[in-house]
Amino acid sequence: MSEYATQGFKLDDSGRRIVVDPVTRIEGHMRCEVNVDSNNVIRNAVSTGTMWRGLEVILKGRDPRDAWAFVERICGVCTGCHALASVRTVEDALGIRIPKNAHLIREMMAKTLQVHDHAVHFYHLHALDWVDVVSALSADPKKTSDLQQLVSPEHPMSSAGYFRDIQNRLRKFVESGQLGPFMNGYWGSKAYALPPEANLMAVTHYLEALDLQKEWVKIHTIFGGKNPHPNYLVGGVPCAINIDGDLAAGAPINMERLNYVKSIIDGIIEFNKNVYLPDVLAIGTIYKQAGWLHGGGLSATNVSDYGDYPKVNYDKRTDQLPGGAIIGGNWDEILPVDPRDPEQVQEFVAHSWYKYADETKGLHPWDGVTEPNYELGAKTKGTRTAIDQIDESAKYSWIKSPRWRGHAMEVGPLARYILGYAHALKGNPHCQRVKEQIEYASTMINQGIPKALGLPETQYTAKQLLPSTIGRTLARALEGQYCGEMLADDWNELVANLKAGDSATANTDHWDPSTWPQEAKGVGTVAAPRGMLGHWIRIKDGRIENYQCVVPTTWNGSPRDPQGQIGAFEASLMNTPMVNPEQPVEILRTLHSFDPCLACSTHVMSEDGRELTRVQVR
Ligand code: NFE
Ligand code: MG
Repeated sequence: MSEYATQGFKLDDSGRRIVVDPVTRIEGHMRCEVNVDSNNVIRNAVSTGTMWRGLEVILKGRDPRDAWAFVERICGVCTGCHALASVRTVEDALGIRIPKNAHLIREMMAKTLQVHDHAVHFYHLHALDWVDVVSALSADPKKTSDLQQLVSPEHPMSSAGYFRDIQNRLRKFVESGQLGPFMNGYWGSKAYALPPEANLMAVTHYLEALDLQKEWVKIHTIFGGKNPHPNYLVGGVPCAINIDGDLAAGAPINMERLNYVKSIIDGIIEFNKNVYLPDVLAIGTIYKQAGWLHGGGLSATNVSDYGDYPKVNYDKRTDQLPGGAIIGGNWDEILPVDPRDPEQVQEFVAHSWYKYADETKGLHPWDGVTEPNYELGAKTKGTRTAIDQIDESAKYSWIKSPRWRGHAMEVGPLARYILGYAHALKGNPHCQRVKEQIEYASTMINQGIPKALGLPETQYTAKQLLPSTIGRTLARALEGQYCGEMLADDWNELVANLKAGDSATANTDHWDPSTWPQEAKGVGTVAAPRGMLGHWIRIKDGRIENYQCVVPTTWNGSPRDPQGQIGAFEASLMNTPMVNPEQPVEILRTLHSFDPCLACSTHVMSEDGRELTRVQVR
């Protein structure tokens, strides 16, 4: 038995050790090791961020107005969210307030990212942990059409002929031996529980989503010039609007462009309602009924978010996904989260490849230190560059360990939905939609879908349904749907404001550094697709003195802290039974449900830029 037995997780590092490296269909590089007991149940989990890159330190000495363009490059997946956090941080430090149009356009950019990121995650990074592509070949297209009409009566692409065509395309792939994007799956594993018809339906939607996602990001290209990495601006947004302008004559965004944005939003809402959510509900119901209730981990106890999507800018009370922290699974008490409080958000490095003067203590990001220290524990098997088995009693990851008031937290759509539900139950009018969505999903999983598929009805409460791998995947689908709806609200509000004669998109009062105080510090937070994101800045004499980012996957993917508390990835794997440890479908399924982004979480580099290791490629 290991020395770590905290948060109710009894870690046992005896038994067989299984290594998954690299974990694929994620952003960046990650390794995971687990110990399984003689029944192939996971009893110890170790997650390692294996990549190392640099952005925070590149910012030192630069113009704060340029920071967004650098930090946005932390990641191409959650594109724009680091730029948004950055401009918010700088504006907070300098006391800049943005105009209403800029607020609404930034909201639309952020929600477009959410709907894009969530749908791409589900279909292209996660679905194949639930869906057996090869089994889809044995589906009856007529029965697939019936199933489609049962779970989503309004989706027009549902004929038997349509599914037969897709199945034929898929068969050609398989017969040619070139599975393309479907290579290297654990096809045929007993860990898959869907009937062939559900597999064919989901694979079909994988292809539909691939087509649609490129349309959705056009909202970023219209308001931000491009995607990935759309443009941002300290003080507002970098686009001008003249609703009566003539595009052909070189005018900025006009009503025709805005109507085009609206047509994309309508398509997003329709896909989420008719395809994405029904698929997740059907898959979730079938797996629940097959007894797959695993993966809750920290979400059953500790969740947090800063809160975002204010109906009225700068008024946190109007956040449509309100923040807070829940500890110990007590949904009746929502604790306030303040990113400025040095007692609340702290990063530890006891098990991370960094050095602090005192590693028993954490540092608040305004005082954050990033000094690399790659060393392996005595029990490591293998070499410094080819590790066979990591020693988790020592340092074992490039990810730091952020903690909230000392607690390990799960962050992400599931955390936000648990918080939104808890807030709604307390009467918060700004997140009643969240409660309504959760109630609808519960009814569908308990009664609606079982009835349609001839399965027995169930009685899961929200509290039983949500803290699980399925709940994490469901919360992301619900958040995608909600963000699509909020996008439509923002669009209406923007057009109304423009029609009322307000066309301002930036506030340049404090653009000139001569108007800035000699020293300032600020913080900016965002509900990023994978969870709570914070940037912290210190400005001195018009330049960046210190800049720190604490990102969602740093929270979820964190290694143990000095108290031995495991992070959310690790906790989620505990006690999960595996059908066959040689085919780690269950590990991928639960890790993928977080949508890990190791690029975001290991965005730091050595302060002096010194070479850490040299890899020779022959
Ligand atoms: Ni690179 Fe990211 C998000 C941020 S990290 S994906 O969402 O911020 O988890
Ligand atoms: Mg950081």
